[in-house]
Amino acid sequence: MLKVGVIGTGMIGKDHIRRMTSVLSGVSVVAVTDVDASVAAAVAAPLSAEAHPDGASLIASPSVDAVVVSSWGPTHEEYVLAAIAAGKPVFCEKPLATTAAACLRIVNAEVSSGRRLVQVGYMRRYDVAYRALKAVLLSGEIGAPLMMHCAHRNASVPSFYEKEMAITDTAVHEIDMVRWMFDSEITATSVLIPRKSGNGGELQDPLFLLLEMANGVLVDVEISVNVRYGYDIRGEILGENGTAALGSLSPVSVRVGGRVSDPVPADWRERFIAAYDVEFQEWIDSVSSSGSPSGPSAWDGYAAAVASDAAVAALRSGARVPVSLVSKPAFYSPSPSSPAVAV
Ligand code: NAD
Ligand code: ISE
Repeated sequence: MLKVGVIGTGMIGKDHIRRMTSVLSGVSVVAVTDVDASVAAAVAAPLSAEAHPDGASLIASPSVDAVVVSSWGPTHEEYVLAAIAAGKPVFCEKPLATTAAACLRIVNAEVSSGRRLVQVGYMRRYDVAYRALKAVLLSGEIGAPLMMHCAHRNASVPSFYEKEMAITDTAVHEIDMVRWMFDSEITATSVLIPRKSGNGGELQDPLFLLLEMANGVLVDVEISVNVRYGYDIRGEILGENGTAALGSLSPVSVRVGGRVSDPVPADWRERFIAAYDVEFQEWIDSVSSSGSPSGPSAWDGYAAAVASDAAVAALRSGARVPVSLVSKPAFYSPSPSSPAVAV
């Protein structure tokens, strides 16, 4: 039984605790902490878990085998570095850290520790539809990939959401996904600014992101975060001989009153609920059996952060911004990291 401590018991922290305590196997949540001590205490009580005053004491607790970091992005670096120093596996929600320099410090600390300990919460790699799309691509059926068209649409975002978060908080999922999908790095980014939606108030929404990849594939991502009608994630690959796209994910189609309608998920929790379950079960199983995670690595977190930083620079300047990574430590080969595709 893997004994896990959770740092940050907000929206996704609570959801991960729910899945670890009610859905998945081989795991128990033994400790929690949050800057809001009353929230942590309320979450800890029904689990009979330890409620810690801060992340450092949770990581140091002898009851904790492995750590989940689901606090705000700017706090991730400190906790991931502390977990590495303690020799404990750590699952960190995206982003690994809020700057590429901070991600590199994590990469260097992990390499020095000599053991893979870090996994980053890029859950699309575990989604049945993305895995099926990658299986078609690898089968060769549509030929060599040329382009990918993506849309990342949120029904709404909170009032603190700023223009650059469309890249750092939202499109960063596509940034990671295309590295995994095409097994190739991003080499340059550009951002175009369309007419502004009236639904977002002052926010510049939507944005149109272009990603150039080392293998020549060109990716476009529409990021719209106030579409109102639901949470809609799309992706279509154009190959030399055909196309492949994420299918409709609705389990039901209703025909009534002369119309056909498919329900649209409300938010990311609903759309990716099964992917988070698979992601966490694979993390629990790999950490329990080998002491190391098998999913997106600190290197993947670093590479996503460099591309995300470049896209923010492109948004600010209007220019095409190259993406340049440091040499990849052999420690992280092969590139980009697992999971393998279930065909
Ligand atoms: P949230 O604001 O609902 O929860 C964050 C929690 O962290 C809050 O309860 C806050 O009090 C706590 N916190 C802040 N600083 C802390 C600290 N120093 N120590 C302990 N607790 C602290 O936010 P959220 O939506 O749950 O997002 C949390 C993280 O998860 C973010 O990094 C976000 O990008 C990521 N996230 C990932 C996905 C995904 O699809 N993979 C979806 C949503 C959020
Ligand atoms: C949120 O933080 C997520 O990670 C969701 O997956 C994403 O769709 C949303 O835009 C982000 O705000």
